[in-house]
Amino acid sequence: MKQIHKLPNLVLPAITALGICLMLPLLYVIKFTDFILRSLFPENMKGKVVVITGASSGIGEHLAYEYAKKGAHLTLIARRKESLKEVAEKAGQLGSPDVLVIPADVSKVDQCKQFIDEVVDHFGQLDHLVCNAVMGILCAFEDATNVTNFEQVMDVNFWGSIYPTYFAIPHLKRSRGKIVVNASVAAWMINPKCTVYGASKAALINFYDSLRVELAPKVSVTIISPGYVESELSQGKALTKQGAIEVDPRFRKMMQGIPFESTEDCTKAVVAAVCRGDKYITEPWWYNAFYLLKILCPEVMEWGFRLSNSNKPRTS
Ligand SMILES: [C]C(=O)[N][C]1[C]([O])[C]([O])[C]([C][O])O[C]1O1[C]([C]OP(=O)([O-])OP([O])(=O)O[C][C]2O[C](N3[C]=NC4=C3N=[C]N=C4[N])[C](OP([O])([O])=O)[C]2[O])[C]([O])[C]([O])[C]1[N+]1=[C][C]=[C]C(C([N])=O)=[C]1
Ligand SMILES: *[C@@H]1O[C@H](CO)[C@@H](O)[C@H](O)[C@H]1NC(C)=O
Repeated sequence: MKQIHKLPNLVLPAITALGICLMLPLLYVIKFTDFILRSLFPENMKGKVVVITGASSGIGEHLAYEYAKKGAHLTLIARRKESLKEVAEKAGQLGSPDVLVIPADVSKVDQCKQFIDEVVDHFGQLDHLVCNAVMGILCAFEDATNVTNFEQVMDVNFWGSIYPTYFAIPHLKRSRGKIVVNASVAAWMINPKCTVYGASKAALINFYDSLRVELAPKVSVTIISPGYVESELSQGKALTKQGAIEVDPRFRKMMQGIPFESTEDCTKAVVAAVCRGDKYITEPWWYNAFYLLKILCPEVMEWGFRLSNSNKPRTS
């Protein structure tokens, strides 16, 4: 009987498998009904206040346009003030009644506290916080000249979402608002040359899945997982092995044949999902097929990536 502690290894998986088979049909009926109801009564964004980090380009920029079309007040955060101003002007033309531009670095905790305070001072409320600022990587882990180069990726992608979220929570609870976080399919995909990037995104998903439970039912959380979408990032803007941010044109060459979704299509789907109150959205949707592959036959995915990785040029 010394082996009794091993019994759960046999019993628990069997009970779980049986339970899943019994529950699945009912669960899907409930999920489907819930989806229809939420689609019929999406959140009306007129007069709501939305903060978007990383709004100076790519998905963040186009999210601003999409929210503007729905009549939301906007606050745009990124480091490049001039680009933010251009986005703000266009958002105003598209229908946003008031756009606030705050240049800030989301990896600095004081600046995050400051911009959330500024938003609430200016608008009196905060309804959606969209954490979208990002730093990519295109460098094999062992090639980095200094391992501390990777800290800035965690600082922007992970802490740069956590800090503004912390300061926004009291205001979001008051408005029964939403947190939208830009993760990535990289969170579960195998990511050669993007190891720390993928890890930062996996950390975000785990963090926000847990936070959703802590804040329910007052604040809801939507996790976005974009696949390849047109942006500066998908043009190859990334951290090099020397720790600088540069655009590597070879990235796009390497990706020849992969369909990149347009930023407009992606952000339209995202804002619709957020207003509906979805918990997750993967865009473009066909990436879910890879998720099945990862869960059911991870070896196949690994072989595929080993093949393609061995053909790739070394990145600088
Ligand atoms: C919905 C949403 O949002 N989405 C998104 C998309 O769009 C993208 O793409 C992605 C990427 O990754 O994401 C999501 O995403 C995000 C964003 O990105 P993008 O857009 O791509 O990128 P770009 O263009 O590059 O942009 C960026 C931004 O950010 C910012 N920043 C940086 N850093 C910083 C900032 N801010 C603040 N602070 C700091 N530090 C910039 O600006 P500046 O001016 O600052 O420089 C800009 O704006 C993210 O999250 C990512 O991750 C995602 N994704 C995913 C996947 C895929 C993808 C693609 N694209 O493909 C993406
Ligand atoms: C790596 O970078 C950090 C800070 O950027 C520096 O303090 C450290 O001395 C560097 N280490 C090596 C081995 O170059």
